[in-house]
Amino acid sequence: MTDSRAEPTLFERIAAREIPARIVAETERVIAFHDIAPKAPVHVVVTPKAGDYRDVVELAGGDPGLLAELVAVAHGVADELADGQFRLVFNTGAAAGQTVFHVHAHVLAGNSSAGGLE
Ligand code: DGP
Repeated sequence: MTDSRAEPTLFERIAAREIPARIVAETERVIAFHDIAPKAPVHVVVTPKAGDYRDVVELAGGDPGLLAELVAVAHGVADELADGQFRLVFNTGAAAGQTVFHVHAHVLAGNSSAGGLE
């Protein structure tokens, strides 16, 4: 759990509909929307609505049930938009490419090298 922040994160603002996004799935605690800069034919960000955890390591330690819910939503998105097969990427730390410090998964699908990692 991170400290209480004065400012909502970017993804909290998307979940609150303060910033528009192409939302594709939503549960009580999780939201999924198309990435603004897609790196694969299907590129969807799946994230908790609340910005309590900065990255997947914090989330796994603090609320593993929420992590499982996030994975379930990612699977649902891949079933809906692709063929149910997908890459799930959690950039963790700035040096690994994380730019938004509100835990989120990238669902990448639509071709065999979705996300360009190979
Ligand atoms: P990361 O680099 O792993 O922290 O991923 C952050 C992702 O968030 C990046 O792929 C681009 C996406 N993103 C940033 N700002 C916005 C936005 O305003 N709307 C949407 N839909 N996606 C955004």
